[in-house]
Amino acid sequence: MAVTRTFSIIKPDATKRNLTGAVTKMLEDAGLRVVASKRIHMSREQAEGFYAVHKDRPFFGELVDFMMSEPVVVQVLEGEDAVKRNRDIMGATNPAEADDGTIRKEYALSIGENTVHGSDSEENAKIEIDYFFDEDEIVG
Ligand code: RTP
Ligand code: MG
Repeated sequence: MAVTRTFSIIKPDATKRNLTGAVTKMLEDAGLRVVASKRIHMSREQAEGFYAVHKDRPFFGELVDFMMSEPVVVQVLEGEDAVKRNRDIMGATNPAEADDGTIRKEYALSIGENTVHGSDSEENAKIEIDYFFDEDEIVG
């Protein structure tokens, strides 16, 4: 299996509860390596642009407000089959449906405040990495 990259966000509910390290440890224990990381406070424009795919969904306004509510940590993760590996350790979007041992089962508060984002395909991973990082910020 090839080493690939994915994009992760440690969301406001997690940074607010000082869980950046705890979440990162679960990612690392799952075989992912943090090859870029920065803490940012998203602007409305950044949050709306990032989640543009969801702009017609009923939760869009709530989602954008949430993502701007506190700082987040954006990360590039590297590992074998990184997109799937990350989605597996994240768990289901709704923590009530997340498997034991996943980040969302352990830490998510609700379907909205669900602790982490992870790219859902390699194509989207490339787009999302480019949205937040210059190539020279990524050190593999
Ligand atoms: P993400 O994009 O954040 O990794 O999460 P996901 O793929 O598991 O979920 P997605 O369907 O892409 O939804 C993006 C984020 O929107 C919020 N959401 N709220 N209130 C709701 O019904 C609802 N549904 C989704 C969540 O924060 C979700 O992660
Ligand atoms: Mg998604």
